Amino acid sequence: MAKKSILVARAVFPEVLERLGLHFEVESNQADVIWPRDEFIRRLQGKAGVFTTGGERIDAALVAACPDLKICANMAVGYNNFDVPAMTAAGVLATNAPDVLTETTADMGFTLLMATARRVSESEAYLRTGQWSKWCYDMFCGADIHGSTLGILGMGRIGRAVAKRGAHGFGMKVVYHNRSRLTPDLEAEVNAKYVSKQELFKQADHIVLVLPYTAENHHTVGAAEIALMKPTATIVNIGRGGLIDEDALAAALAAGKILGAGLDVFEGEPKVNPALTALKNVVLTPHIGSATVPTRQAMANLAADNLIGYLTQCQAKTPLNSL
Ligand code: 8YV
Repeated sequence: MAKKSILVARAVFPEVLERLGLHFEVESNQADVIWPRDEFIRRLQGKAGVFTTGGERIDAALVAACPDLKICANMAVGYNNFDVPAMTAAGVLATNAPDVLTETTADMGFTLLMATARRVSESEAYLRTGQWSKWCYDMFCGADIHGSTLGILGMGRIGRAVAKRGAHGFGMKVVYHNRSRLTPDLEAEVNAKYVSKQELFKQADHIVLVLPYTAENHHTVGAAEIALMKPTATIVNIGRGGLIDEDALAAALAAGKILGAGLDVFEGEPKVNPALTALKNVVLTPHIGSATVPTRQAMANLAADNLIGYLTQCQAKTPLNSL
């Protein structure tokens, strides 16, 4: 039987391409060119599956223009690039890559929390630019992490992994807010207390955003929420850039209304709001939350498993819709 054809939209580990090549005719993009949408659609003609990485928008217009497409496998847990109802209506399976990145991404949340609270980027820039001439009693004094209150907005798998690090590793009191409250067992496991969103912003010393990005929670953190924060508090975003109103955040940081922010994701990424890059009290990283070699390999292999499983045996490991 002739092999089905698939498209791999971005560069990926060569061994994953090799695996896919055992099952499919593979058109790949190892040059990692960002294809304009019309070119992406043109390359999808005749393809039964596509391996995406979170940046490729799959919507009603795209699925209508690609009648052979049966599955889109995202190498990301977030799938705000997928219009899942439109895909379901067109009979296209959507899959994401959950679980395999949970601990690595939680590590990154904590990395940004600590770097922000202890002013690591700012003090390193000071040293590198030759400004360090003497010790001073209040030089780069930041906020304590141990024993402080950690506020987590979005208590899914990654949120709970961040909570465990805070509660068990740093003796933090953990408060959280989520669309739905955790079961008592899960709350006990992560030692976290459910509070309203307002209370979270008031009580927390360090806030971490880990919720999925949807139309409903666009700018869920804006001027009103930031105004509730303590002047010594920090906020970290490892979810999606659109969760925060970046202009409001930059204004609060510039005015010293909060201590700092740690951001791995940005609304217009890879472009970053110049109001943020102009500030010292913000730690900025280029969407590297899941970026360790074993985790990225596991994510890529899970996306490949989904393509292989679905197109050869009608079985995907981590489907987002049922057809
Ligand atoms: C991905 C992410 O690396 O999984 C996600 O949702 O944000 C990252 O881990 C990124 O989306 C590219 O696929």
